[in-house]
Amino acid sequence: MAQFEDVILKSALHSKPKGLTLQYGTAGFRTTAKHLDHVMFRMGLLATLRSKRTKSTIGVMVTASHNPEEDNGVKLIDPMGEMVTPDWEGYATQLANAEQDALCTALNDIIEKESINMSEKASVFIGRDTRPSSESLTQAVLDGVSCLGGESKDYGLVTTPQLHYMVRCRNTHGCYGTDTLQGYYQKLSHAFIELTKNAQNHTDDQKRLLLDGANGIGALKMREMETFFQSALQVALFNDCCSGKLNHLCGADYVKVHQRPPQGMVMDPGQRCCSFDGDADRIVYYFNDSAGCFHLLDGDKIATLISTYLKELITQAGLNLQIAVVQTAYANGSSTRYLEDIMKVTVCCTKTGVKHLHHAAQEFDIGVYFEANGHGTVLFSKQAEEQIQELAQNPNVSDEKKCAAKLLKNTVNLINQATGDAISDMLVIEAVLAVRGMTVQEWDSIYTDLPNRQLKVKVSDRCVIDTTDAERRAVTPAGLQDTIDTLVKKYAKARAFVRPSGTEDVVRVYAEADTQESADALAHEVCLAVYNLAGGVGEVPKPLK
Ligand code: NG1
Ligand code: ZN
Repeated sequence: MAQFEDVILKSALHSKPKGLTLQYGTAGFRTTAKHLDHVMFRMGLLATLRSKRTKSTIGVMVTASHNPEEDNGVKLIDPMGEMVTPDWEGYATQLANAEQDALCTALNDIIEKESINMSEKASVFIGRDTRPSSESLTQAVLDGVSCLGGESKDYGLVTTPQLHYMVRCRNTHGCYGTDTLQGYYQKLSHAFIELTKNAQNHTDDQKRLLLDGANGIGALKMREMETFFQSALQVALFNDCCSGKLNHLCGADYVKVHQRPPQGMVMDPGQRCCSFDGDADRIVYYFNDSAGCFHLLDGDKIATLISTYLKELITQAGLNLQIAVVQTAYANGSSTRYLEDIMKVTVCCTKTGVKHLHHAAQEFDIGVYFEANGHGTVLFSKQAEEQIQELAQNPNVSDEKKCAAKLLKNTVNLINQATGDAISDMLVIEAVLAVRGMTVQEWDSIYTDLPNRQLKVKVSDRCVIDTTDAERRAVTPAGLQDTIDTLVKKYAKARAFVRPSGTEDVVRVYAEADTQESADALAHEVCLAVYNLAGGVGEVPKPLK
């Protein structure tokens, strides 16, 4: 194993604690940062193999997104900026869990299974979030890449979607954009400025947006981007990463799950606000009304706003393109009903995790996908993009059609099609509101969310829960689904489901019903059922106050 000499030497510096096993989950590996050095080194190795196999640049992002600051994580990015395929997720798990003396055998297995030509060149892009542990963990990734002779480019501090974007730009040889931060800022800000030129009465008041940066990388990158906007947008930044702790009492996940504003933000009634998560791939909007009542506009409301806008433009442009919205079981029932019954848009439901949504969205001319937590984007098929381009340049069409086509063209340029991107999504939303002359209150009133509650239960082994039907029904343990069905029947307009989390060691419980009291009571009762039937540990779940 002469080719692994360097691996053997360096892996000793990134050794695996005996017996520790981890799983490549919903968004890569995620756990307490102190258990991750060997995983990072090995993901450097694996990314190099993936690069040799695909003859393309592969990305490695060091982040644990919305998890607490003490955690960290890593995920691989495939050539078009997508998540890696299930086969390679499997390899990642095998490689991460191989004991120290079995590492070279595990590497060899992958090389043989994938018939990898080891003399092929390899190129790996690396990025990291602002966690204190991210810098040294990045070094471990770089070590892994160099051991197998790969070339690496370290982007340093970037948002997760920025790294996805760089990978896609590199592998499309500049067709998608330039693989630099400057290139990213220029492409997005140019499209945004072009779009908002179409806004009537776009006053300074309407341009004002409060942004909670979750004390993370998104805040730093928004600061960098500010100068590119030429006053088309005025962002007031809170939780800006200067002093507060990452994701602590702030950020998109906190706001969505707790259904309350982040700490540290001063909100005037009616003021439009939004929150990024810790690596800036999720966004949610919100405002307080004049009675002090909090209104959340989550991923479902974002998908509705964007798909309605795109549908209108497509009709105006006279294009025959099919538009669909992809959701998960967490989508609010009201949003699904509105999209299907009122908007007459195709709606699909997939398992949790953007890789599933992304995949489903690729099946349509225009696929809008959002998780309720605010992670999502829009995908345009090659054919859809070509039709839009052609129409925008065609001198023989009516002004109305041309105008719609130009708006569509700039919207395509504003969207990060590699993955859900909080910065890009925010700009799309701001542009849509401006172009349509719509307030956040008008957007909110498109439909009314069914009251809902998300809770979690600790069990000794969350794998005892197996699900089907896009995670809406539990197959095991025996009796759990029947119990949930019986509980749901007690409440009006109710729905509930449970699934093991892919990023935390918990079982997630979701319930919605006609009133908040009913949603809370149902969620609590389902938690008790999980606790009793799926091996709950620790305190018995208490009812919400
Ligand atoms: P898990 O922990 O598997 O529920 C969470 C989110 C996912 C996705 C991933 C990756 C919820 C209910 N789940 O996954 O949607 O965003 O994190 O970040 O929001
Ligand atoms: Zn994230």
